[in-house]
Amino acid sequence: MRASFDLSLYLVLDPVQCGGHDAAIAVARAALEGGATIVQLRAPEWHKRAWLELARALLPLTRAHGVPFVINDHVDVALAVGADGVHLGQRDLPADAARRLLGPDALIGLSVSNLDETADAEKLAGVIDYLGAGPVYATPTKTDASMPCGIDGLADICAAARLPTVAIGGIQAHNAADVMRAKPAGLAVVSAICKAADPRKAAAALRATIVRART
Ligand code: TZP
Repeated sequence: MRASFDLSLYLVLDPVQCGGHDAAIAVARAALEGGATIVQLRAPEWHKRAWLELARALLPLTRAHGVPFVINDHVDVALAVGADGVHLGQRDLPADAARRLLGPDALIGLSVSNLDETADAEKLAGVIDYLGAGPVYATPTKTDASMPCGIDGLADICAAARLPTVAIGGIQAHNAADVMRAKPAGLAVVSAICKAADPRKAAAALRATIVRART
Protein backbone atom coordinates (compact mmCIF):
# COMPACT_ATOMS: atom_id res chain seq x y z
CA MET A 1 0.00 0.00 0.00
CA ARG A 2 1.54 3.32 -1.04
CA ALA A 3 1.62 5.86 1.78
CA SER A 4 -0.34 9.08 1.24
CA PHE A 5 1.76 12.05 0.15
CA ASP A 6 1.36 15.81 -0.07
CA LEU A 7 2.84 17.62 -3.06
CA SER A 8 2.09 21.10 -1.69
CA LEU A 9 5.66 22.31 -1.26
CA TYR A 10 8.08 20.03 -3.02
CA LEU A 11 11.74 20.75 -2.34
CA VAL A 12 14.10 19.56 -5.07
CA LEU A 13 17.35 19.68 -3.15
CA ASP A 14 20.39 20.54 -5.26
CA PRO A 15 23.46 20.25 -3.02
CA VAL A 16 25.60 22.32 -5.39
CA GLN A 17 23.17 25.24 -5.19
CA CYS A 18 23.10 24.81 -1.42
CA GLY A 19 26.90 24.92 -1.12
CA GLY A 20 27.82 21.25 -0.60
CA HIS A 21 26.93 18.21 1.49
CA ASP A 22 26.68 19.86 4.92
CA ALA A 23 24.95 22.97 3.61
CA ALA A 24 22.40 20.78 1.79
CA ILE A 25 21.52 19.03 5.03
CA ALA A 26 21.06 22.41 6.73
CA VAL A 27 18.86 23.64 3.86
CA ALA A 28 16.74 20.48 3.95
CA ARG A 29 16.29 20.81 7.71
CA ALA A 30 15.31 24.47 7.40
CA ALA A 31 12.91 23.78 4.52
CA LEU A 32 11.23 20.99 6.47
CA GLU A 33 10.83 23.30 9.46
CA GLY A 34 9.40 25.92 7.08
CA GLY A 35 6.81 23.51 5.71
CA ALA A 36 8.25 21.46 2.84
CA THR A 37 5.98 18.46 2.34
CA ILE A 38 8.24 16.25 0.19
CA VAL A 39 11.98 16.26 -0.56
CA GLN A 40 13.73 15.06 -3.69
CA LEU A 41 17.52 14.78 -3.96
CA ARG A 42 18.76 15.92 -7.36
CA ALA A 43 22.50 16.33 -7.86
CA PRO A 44 23.22 16.16 -11.60
CA GLU A 45 26.85 17.21 -11.16
CA TRP A 46 27.63 14.67 -8.43
CA HIS A 47 28.96 11.12 -8.63
CA LYS A 48 26.81 8.39 -7.20
CA ARG A 49 28.79 7.79 -4.03
CA ALA A 50 28.24 11.41 -3.00
CA TRP A 51 24.50 11.02 -3.71
CA LEU A 52 24.48 7.96 -1.48
CA GLU A 53 26.21 9.67 1.43
CA LEU A 54 23.92 12.69 1.29
CA ALA A 55 20.80 10.57 0.85
CA ARG A 56 21.75 8.52 3.92
CA ALA A 57 22.01 11.73 5.95
CA LEU A 58 18.73 13.18 4.61
CA LEU A 59 16.51 10.16 5.16
CA PRO A 60 16.32 10.41 8.98
CA LEU A 61 15.50 14.12 8.67
CA THR A 62 12.60 13.54 6.31
CA ARG A 63 11.43 10.60 8.44
CA ALA A 64 11.44 12.84 11.54
CA HIS A 65 9.11 15.25 9.72
CA GLY A 66 6.97 12.46 8.27
CA VAL A 67 7.52 13.55 4.68
CA PRO A 68 8.54 11.36 1.73
CA PHE A 69 12.11 11.37 0.45
CA VAL A 70 12.62 10.56 -3.21
CA ILE A 71 15.69 10.29 -5.43
CA ASN A 72 15.90 11.86 -8.84
CA ASP A 73 16.48 9.30 -11.58
CA HIS A 74 18.73 6.79 -9.73
CA VAL A 75 16.66 3.77 -8.73
CA ASP A 76 19.78 2.04 -7.41
CA VAL A 77 20.50 4.90 -4.99
CA ALA A 78 16.86 4.85 -3.82
CA LEU A 79 17.09 1.11 -3.17
CA ALA A 80 20.49 1.35 -1.49
CA VAL A 81 19.35 3.94 1.07
CA GLY A 82 15.75 2.80 1.48
CA ALA A 83 14.29 6.05 0.12
CA ASP A 84 10.54 6.33 -0.38
CA GLY A 85 10.75 6.45 -4.15
CA VAL A 86 12.12 8.09 -7.28
CA HIS A 87 11.32 10.91 -9.63
CA LEU A 88 11.88 10.01 -13.28
CA GLY A 89 12.43 12.10 -16.39
CA GLN A 90 11.24 11.21 -19.87
CA ARG A 91 14.64 9.69 -20.74
CA ASP A 92 15.27 7.90 -17.43
CA LEU A 93 14.50 4.28 -16.67
CA PRO A 94 10.90 3.58 -17.82
CA ALA A 95 8.40 3.85 -14.98
CA ASP A 96 7.25 0.21 -15.24
CA ALA A 97 10.85 -0.99 -14.89
CA ALA A 98 11.36 1.30 -11.89
CA ARG A 99 8.14 -0.02 -10.34
CA ARG A 100 9.27 -3.62 -10.78
CA LEU A 101 12.56 -2.81 -9.06
CA LEU A 102 11.13 -0.68 -6.25
CA GLY A 103 7.98 -2.60 -5.48
CA PRO A 104 4.36 -1.61 -4.89
CA ASP A 105 4.96 0.75 -1.95
CA ALA A 106 7.39 3.13 -3.65
CA LEU A 107 6.39 6.64 -4.66
CA ILE A 108 7.14 7.24 -8.35
CA GLY A 109 6.85 10.57 -10.12
CA LEU A 110 7.31 11.34 -13.81
CA SER A 111 8.20 14.64 -15.50
CA VAL A 112 5.97 15.89 -18.32
CA SER A 113 6.25 19.09 -20.29
CA ASN A 114 3.32 18.99 -22.72
CA LEU A 115 -0.09 17.41 -23.33
CA ASP A 116 1.26 14.48 -25.37
CA GLU A 117 3.58 13.44 -22.55
CA THR A 118 0.73 13.94 -20.08
CA ALA A 119 -1.57 11.65 -22.10
CA ASP A 120 1.17 8.99 -22.21
CA ALA A 121 1.81 9.39 -18.50
CA GLU A 122 -1.88 8.98 -17.71
CA LYS A 123 -1.72 5.53 -19.29
CA LEU A 124 0.77 4.69 -16.53
CA ALA A 125 -1.71 5.46 -13.73
CA GLY A 126 -1.24 2.60 -11.28
CA VAL A 127 2.47 2.53 -12.09
CA ILE A 128 3.26 6.17 -11.31
CA ASP A 129 1.81 8.25 -8.49
CA TYR A 130 2.20 11.85 -9.60
CA LEU A 131 3.39 14.11 -12.41
CA GLY A 132 5.93 16.91 -12.34
CA ALA A 133 4.86 19.47 -14.97
CA GLY A 134 7.16 22.05 -16.46
CA PRO A 135 9.27 23.93 -16.81
CA VAL A 136 6.61 26.57 -16.28
CA TYR A 137 9.19 29.30 -16.86
CA ALA A 138 12.73 29.13 -18.28
CA THR A 139 15.20 28.53 -15.48
CA PRO A 140 18.98 28.63 -15.17
CA THR A 141 18.75 25.58 -12.87
CA LYS A 142 17.98 23.28 -15.83
CA THR A 143 19.29 24.64 -19.09
CA ASP A 144 18.49 21.45 -21.03
CA ALA A 145 14.81 21.52 -20.01
CA SER A 146 12.01 21.42 -22.59
CA MET A 147 10.33 24.61 -23.82
CA PRO A 148 8.58 26.39 -20.95
CA CYS A 149 4.87 25.59 -20.93
CA GLY A 150 3.83 28.85 -19.21
CA ILE A 151 0.83 29.23 -16.95
CA ASP A 152 -1.65 28.37 -19.71
CA GLY A 153 0.25 25.23 -20.70
CA LEU A 154 0.46 24.21 -17.06
CA ALA A 155 -3.29 24.78 -16.63
CA ASP A 156 -3.95 22.55 -19.67
CA ILE A 157 -1.73 19.80 -18.23
CA CYS A 158 -3.36 20.04 -14.80
CA ALA A 159 -6.84 19.89 -16.35
CA ALA A 160 -5.90 16.88 -18.51
CA ALA A 161 -4.19 14.92 -15.73
CA ARG A 162 -6.05 12.78 -13.24
CA LEU A 163 -2.78 12.11 -11.45
CA PRO A 164 -1.80 14.79 -8.94
CA THR A 165 0.52 17.26 -10.63
CA VAL A 166 3.24 19.42 -9.14
CA ALA A 167 4.45 22.45 -11.10
CA ILE A 168 8.19 23.10 -11.55
CA GLY A 169 10.53 25.50 -13.28
CA GLY A 170 11.30 29.12 -12.47
CA ILE A 171 8.94 29.24 -9.52
CA GLN A 172 9.92 31.91 -7.01
CA ALA A 173 8.14 33.79 -4.24
CA HIS A 174 7.03 36.56 -6.65
CA ASN A 175 5.25 34.26 -9.15
CA ALA A 176 4.11 31.39 -6.91
CA ALA A 177 0.56 32.73 -6.57
CA ASP A 178 0.26 33.09 -10.37
CA VAL A 179 1.39 29.48 -10.85
CA MET A 180 -1.18 28.27 -8.31
CA ARG A 181 -3.93 29.73 -10.54
CA ALA A 182 -3.25 26.84 -12.94
CA LYS A 183 -4.46 24.52 -10.15
CA PRO A 184 -1.46 22.25 -9.62
CA ALA A 185 -1.43 20.06 -6.51
CA GLY A 186 1.66 21.94 -5.41
CA LEU A 187 4.84 23.78 -6.32
CA ALA A 188 8.31 22.24 -6.74
CA VAL A 189 11.29 24.52 -6.32
CA VAL A 190 15.06 24.28 -6.41
CA SER A 191 16.68 27.73 -6.28
CA ALA A 192 13.83 29.49 -4.45
CA ILE A 193 14.84 27.48 -1.37
CA CYS A 194 18.37 26.18 -2.05
CA LYS A 195 19.70 29.64 -2.88
CA ALA A 196 17.62 31.55 -0.35
CA ALA A 197 19.45 33.56 2.31
CA ASP A 198 16.99 32.06 4.81
CA PRO A 199 15.65 28.75 3.45
CA ARG A 200 13.28 28.30 6.39
CA LYS A 201 11.63 31.67 5.75
CA ALA A 202 11.58 31.04 1.99
CA ALA A 203 9.83 27.69 2.50
CA ALA A 204 7.36 29.15 4.99
CA ALA A 205 6.50 32.03 2.64
CA LEU A 206 5.93 29.65 -0.29
CA ARG A 207 3.81 27.35 1.86
CA ALA A 208 1.71 30.30 3.01
CA THR A 209 1.21 31.39 -0.61
CA ILE A 210 0.11 27.86 -1.55
CA VAL A 211 -2.36 27.68 1.34
CA ARG A 212 -3.74 31.17 0.49
CA ALA A 213 -4.11 30.27 -3.18
CA ARG A 214 -6.34 27.34 -2.29
CA THR A 215 -8.77 29.33 -0.17
N1 TZP B 1 12.81 20.22 -14.04
C1 TZP B 1 12.19 21.12 -14.79
S1 TZP B 1 12.68 22.70 -14.43
C2 TZP B 1 13.72 22.14 -13.22
C3 TZP B 1 13.67 20.77 -13.15
C4 TZP B 1 14.46 19.92 -12.22
C5 TZP B 1 14.58 23.04 -12.40
C6 TZP B 1 13.78 23.97 -11.54
O1 TZP B 1 14.66 24.79 -10.82
P1 TZP B 1 14.22 26.18 -10.24
O2 TZP B 1 15.50 26.74 -9.64
O3 TZP B 1 13.18 25.95 -9.20
O4 TZP B 1 13.75 27.03 -11.38
